[in-house]
Amino acid sequence: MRFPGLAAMLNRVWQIAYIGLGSNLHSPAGTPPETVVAAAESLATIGDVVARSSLYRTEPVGHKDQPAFVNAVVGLRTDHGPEKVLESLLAIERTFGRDRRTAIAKGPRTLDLDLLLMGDVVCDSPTLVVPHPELQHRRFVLAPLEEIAAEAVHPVMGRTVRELLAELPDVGANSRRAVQLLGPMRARRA
Ligand code: PH2
Ligand code: MG
Ligand code: MG
Repeated sequence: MRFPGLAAMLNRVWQIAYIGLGSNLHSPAGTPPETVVAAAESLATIGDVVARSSLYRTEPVGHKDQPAFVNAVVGLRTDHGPEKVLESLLAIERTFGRDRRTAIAKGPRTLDLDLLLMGDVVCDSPTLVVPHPELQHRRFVLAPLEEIAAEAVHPVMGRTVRELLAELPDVGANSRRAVQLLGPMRARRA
């Protein structure tokens, strides 16, 4: 590499990473809504929280036989790459009692943090796929994401979040009635 300094500079790109939050079990932080609010605050340890959606109560997608979820999306301004962001998300999940060793795929969880979208980043490795592969199929992701990033463009599909939400069929766990606005993400009292 002839210009290592320049390469390092170019790697320091500030982007907004959109993080999906989900909970349907009590965590050390409390109920699912309390867990999601506390997790949004924890995200401030890895970047600047520049946007927070409302909280939603959502019917489970996948396994039907589990409690309703609370979902939200946060915009996080960071200069970390996607792998580093993922590593930080997994560490935060663990502090909220998530144990991946005993979990059922798409089953109940204290806290799930998913890297949904990060500017133009396209990543398809065994450990991380960005944009999130299910993003365009899930109202529980698109509804909160549209609140804070309606004009963000999916770099592979070439569609905005607003378009993806408008095109989503209004059926089953993706129906409008399955994704209910709960209210704002109020900060916890000290
Ligand atoms: N997460 C899943 C599987 N199903 N359903 C809802 N409503 N919300 C989620 O966050 C969710 C889900 C796997 O990550
Ligand atoms: Mg998930
Ligand atoms: Mg996840």
